[in-house]
Amino acid sequence: EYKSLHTNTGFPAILNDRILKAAHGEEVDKIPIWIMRQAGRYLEEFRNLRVENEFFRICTTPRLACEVTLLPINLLPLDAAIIFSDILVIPQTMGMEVIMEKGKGPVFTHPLQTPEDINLLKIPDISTDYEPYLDAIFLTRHSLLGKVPLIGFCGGPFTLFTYMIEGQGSTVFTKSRRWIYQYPQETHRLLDMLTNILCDFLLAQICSGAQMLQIFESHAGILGPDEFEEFLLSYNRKIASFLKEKAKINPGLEAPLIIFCKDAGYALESICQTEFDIIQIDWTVPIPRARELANRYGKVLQGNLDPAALYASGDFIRQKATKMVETFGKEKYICNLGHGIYPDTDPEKLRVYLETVHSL
Ligand code: 1CP
Repeated sequence: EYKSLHTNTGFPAILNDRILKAAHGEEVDKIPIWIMRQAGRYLEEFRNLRVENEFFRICTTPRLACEVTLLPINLLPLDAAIIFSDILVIPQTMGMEVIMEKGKGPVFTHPLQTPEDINLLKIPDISTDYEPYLDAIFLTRHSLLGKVPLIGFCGGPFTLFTYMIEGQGSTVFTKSRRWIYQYPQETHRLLDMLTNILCDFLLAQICSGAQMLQIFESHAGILGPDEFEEFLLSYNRKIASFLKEKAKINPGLEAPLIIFCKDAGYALESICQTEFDIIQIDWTVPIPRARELANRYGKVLQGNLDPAALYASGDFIRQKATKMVETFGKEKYICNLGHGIYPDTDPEKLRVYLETVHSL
């Protein structure tokens, strides 16, 4: 049984809880909105901080991770904070080296080449290997002073698997797709390992102060429906069941769960047939169909403006956002983009989007 570093008690009272209300399907005064990658490079304040600080050093220094998490909260009318970290900290704690290359993104120095390489991975120890990430959550939850809820996150097992095999981002993911067909058993073994780690990591995030959780399956779009079920959704189901089971035993550990399977609109109905509370969709998914399925299975929706739409004029953003919100409906809805905000977005355009949604 996991002994938590922190005990999920003694935090400041919450002042703005509209995102938690929407997550529970309750009525809200305004539509809650937060933005994936809201603490990132589109903010000058973040870029300045990055000059002096290596990316993963920010993630492992609670004081810095907290400062970066709070940046957008102090600048823009957001209804939630998301802890500053990265999905690739998990493979790092399993012994894989990841370097942030300027202009390229994260790169693994030694990606897994054959199934034998799985034997070189270590099973991390939650209370020591994850201490900085959990302390960052604990410190940030306190430092938020109850302004808005704090969201924790992780990469989904399948998406982490693809990075560990490819060594970096890709458009075709031929190495990962080859693995699932050439080495199905070993692929399952690795996905199983990752799933167990993520269950413990997410539970520890709740204990440390995370009030909602999002799983990023950013590479869900490379699978067909059968493989999606076998190599992706079944593992995420396990994570959701694990967390819901823990919350049943200890109601203090209840936290709404968000799943984002990017480019997997093809599997939306099966995603709705899980224990996740909130389904994040990208901009390729027709909203009316998403709403119909969400209602059928009692889910809340999150999304989905194309982040590129923030390059348009303020007037266009207002029109587009208004139409989008009217199509989603104002209940059982959390507003966001359809993917992370792009680094060269003008923060004032984001402000237009946020203010429009709050005014509706
Ligand atoms: O140089 C820099 O400053 C790096 C830019 C950056 C940032 C700001 C990276 C590198 N990661 C992050 C932070 C981050 N990553 C957050 C922080 C909280 C917030 O949203 O504000 C989160 C939630 C992530 C999640 C993440 N990392 C995802 C899932 C979301 C998505 O975009 O699909 C993925 C795929 C990553 C990997 C990653 N980390 C960074 C980059 C550039 C990438 C993508 C690499 C690739 O596939 O090519």
